[in-house]
Amino acid sequence: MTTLFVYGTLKRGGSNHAHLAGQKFLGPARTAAGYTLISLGDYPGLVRSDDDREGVTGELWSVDDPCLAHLDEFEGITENLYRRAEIPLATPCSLGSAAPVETYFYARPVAGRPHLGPTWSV
Ligand code: PCA
Repeated sequence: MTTLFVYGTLKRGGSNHAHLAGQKFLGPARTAAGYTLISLGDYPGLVRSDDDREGVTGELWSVDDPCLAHLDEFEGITENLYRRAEIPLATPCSLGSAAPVETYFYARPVAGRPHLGPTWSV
């Protein structure tokens, strides 16, 4: 099992939420400061931002290994579109779990991409 922070089309109500079918919703969450979203058109990318003071909003999900492997493929890990890595949260998740939280960071150059701030609206 992996605790995954989703912030874009994978969120409840999002266009790709079906890829989380059968997984466990843990609750809403926000990253620590220092991260923001950019627009990639129909979907967002999470990137580091030294200017950010509020973090990115999203949801925590407990995801099993087969689903995670599927998501890695769907999110283009092998094409280096995103990379999955640990991210710190602003507030500890209410589950009392010390497990690290991972998310999909946008892995390509961000120059010229519109900045969206902390929230992708589904
Ligand atoms: N899907 C992943 C990364 C960006 C996207 O649209 C997510 O929702 O977290």
